[in-house]
Amino acid sequence: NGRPKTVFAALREEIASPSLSFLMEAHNGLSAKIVEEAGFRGIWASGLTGSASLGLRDSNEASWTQVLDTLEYMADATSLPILVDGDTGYGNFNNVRRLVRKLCERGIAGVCIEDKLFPKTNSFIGEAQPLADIDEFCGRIKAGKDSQTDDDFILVARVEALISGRGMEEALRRAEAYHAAGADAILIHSKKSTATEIFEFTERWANRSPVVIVPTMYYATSTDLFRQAGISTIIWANHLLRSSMTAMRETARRIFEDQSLREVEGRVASVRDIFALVGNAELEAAERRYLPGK
Ligand code: SPV
Ligand code: MG
Repeated sequence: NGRPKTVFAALREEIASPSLSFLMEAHNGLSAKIVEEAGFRGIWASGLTGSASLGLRDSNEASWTQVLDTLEYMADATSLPILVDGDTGYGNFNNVRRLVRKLCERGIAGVCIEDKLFPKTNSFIGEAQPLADIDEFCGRIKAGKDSQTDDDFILVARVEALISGRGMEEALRRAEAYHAAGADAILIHSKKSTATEIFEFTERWANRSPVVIVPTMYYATSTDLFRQAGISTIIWANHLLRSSMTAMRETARRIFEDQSLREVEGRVASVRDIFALVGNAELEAAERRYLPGK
């Protein structure tokens, strides 16, 4: 119909297409722009890094409307589709309904919800985190899907059974139930240092629905093996925040020790680079058009 593809259709294409896709983490407008500049086709709005960038823990310390406010800056800053880490959905089915409606209003293309309980904690903390009841979580999935106001909105259901030590059978049982409840994709999460349990899952799941993975802990596995396993989407979940921490520490230490900027200038992005990234050229053009005497 000649209209530009919506962000919803764009994310659906990434997740549903048989070829391997990649989502890169961002946590604010600036990092969203950097993801787009690098050439990625979609953004993961991580709960961990969004929280950390506010100085908070990944334990639902930021309210869901504060998350929504950050997402609005990210959506404004980029044309890429955003899959937001919706944690547990911030409550029960009713909280998921309102969350999904608001995400659709703000042009956020999809949400991932995990089968744990509010307030959640990060998957890499502790052992045997309590999981949600399967039927109750299926209610959250159905409520989310029934509340989307764009047909292409994506709901990813995240299975935490392997993370919480409940085993492969439980993971498969849950994936099956969430698929039947209407999830558009299954995120199977693992905290092992190798991808063995991921590959066992994908083999037995046999692509009944698209599979999303987060290889933060099994980072050394070759991407070709994920491709061969038929995985739909890889999330690089936290690496812009982590790299910025390294860079900021180095710069802060240097300036603190030197009491001078001499060593640092030239190693950090220039002020002009900031202007370029946030689009000052567009504002100058607009001033020539709208401001008298420009
Ligand atoms: C996140 O990025 O917030 C995630 C992925 O949910 S993980 O930190 O692995 O739980
Ligand atoms: Mg998270």
